Amino acid sequence: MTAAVRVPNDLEPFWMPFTANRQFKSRPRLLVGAKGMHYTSHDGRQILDGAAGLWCCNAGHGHPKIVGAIQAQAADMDYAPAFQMGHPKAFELASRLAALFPGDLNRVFYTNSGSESVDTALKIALAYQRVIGQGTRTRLIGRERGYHGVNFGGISVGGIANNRKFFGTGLGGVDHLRHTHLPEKNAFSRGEPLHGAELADDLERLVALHDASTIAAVIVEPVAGSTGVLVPPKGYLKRLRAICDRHGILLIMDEVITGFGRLGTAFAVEKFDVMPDIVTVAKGVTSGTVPMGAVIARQHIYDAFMTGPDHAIELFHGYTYSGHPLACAAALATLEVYQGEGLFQNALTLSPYWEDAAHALKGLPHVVDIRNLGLVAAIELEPIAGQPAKRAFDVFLRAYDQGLLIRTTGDIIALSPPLSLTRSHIDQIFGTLADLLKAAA
Ligand code: PXG
Repeated sequence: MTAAVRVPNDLEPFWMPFTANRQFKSRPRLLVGAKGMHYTSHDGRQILDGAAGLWCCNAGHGHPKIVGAIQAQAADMDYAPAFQMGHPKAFELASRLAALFPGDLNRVFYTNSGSESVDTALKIALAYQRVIGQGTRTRLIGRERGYHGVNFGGISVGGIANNRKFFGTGLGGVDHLRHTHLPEKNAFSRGEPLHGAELADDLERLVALHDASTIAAVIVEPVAGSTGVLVPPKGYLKRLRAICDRHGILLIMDEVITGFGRLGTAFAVEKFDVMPDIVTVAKGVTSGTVPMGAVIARQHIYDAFMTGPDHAIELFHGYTYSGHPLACAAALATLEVYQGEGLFQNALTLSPYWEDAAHALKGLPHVVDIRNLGLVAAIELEPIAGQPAKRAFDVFLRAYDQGLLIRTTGDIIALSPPLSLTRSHIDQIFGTLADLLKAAA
């Protein structure tokens, strides 16, 4: 029997992630090139990147310094074993990353994605409590509407029903804080909403329920991204930190999307002036060029593991590609570009203009809320009755036809452009969206 011959560009075999596969394959949207602020589509159009790929290409696309570093590293050394061996760039990068964080957030564990960073951080938190003699602290607390990637740890602490409901019960001993979305009080807030800091007290409820002696860590996104951009109420994160301190609970901040200048500071920890015990990053660390993530822990967490005989492995965790040479080379070059071109500062400088442009969409048909911080914005649309997510997906499709890439989640449009953008890109992004929203009325 001869197997059916497939043409090489058959779209069917690829099971696409987080994609409406049948819709896509009936009307493909293929990207074939990228430079600066733009993609090139397969039909030869320039597409303005309003999403930094998937919140990752913070330095824009095809930066010659980053491309050159990756090419040179591939030629010099493709791979070095990650366990019991090292290579210089992994150490150099760890030092540079540590220098971007305040205080003693200075120990770096490498992963290959945000999902792996989250699972690594949760494992470090559990193991830390054990090595300091607090082995009863096995519970992990996430938050409703949280997104922490797609691995089992991440979906267990995550709080988005569609990401959880198909996959069994997840980790045991997990509970969730209430989410922080209060549209009745905070709709159309500019930047941090005024109401809701007291929602952090929900952790006290969980402490009363489970007892602090059973809780290892709380994990939250400083700004919840995937769920549709929920900016924390003013004072919320500081209050959460104080409650964690009171009860010996570690605070993990998941900075996979807020990291590397997205909010106009290197990290959200600086923006909100809150010191977590552990931070997770990915995406922007290489500006999306090579998969990489990292977990940054405070020094006392690392030190707690450095006991026992010298030859003993202190933490039984790691990935074949932890600190991959190509990723390290890309990340070092990316950090140089961020610094050399002042991209975090550009994000900060442009954020008031960005905020004004986003909020100018208020009053357009079906717009029920607009949220923003740094170079992030969300435009929430009223769902079409009985067809959730359709209205925003239609805007996504039409925006792509008009030469603009956006992201949508449910009926929320999320925007997170490369940090190298200019005012005229901002005008184009919101101008296109305004036209589409008016046309769809
Ligand atoms: N934590 C957070 C806070 C994230 O936003 C992850 C972990 C997982 O990262 P990886 O690299 O495993 O995908 C994420 C990822 C979107 C969107 O448009 C968001 C993410 C990924 C893809 C799309 O909202 N966030």
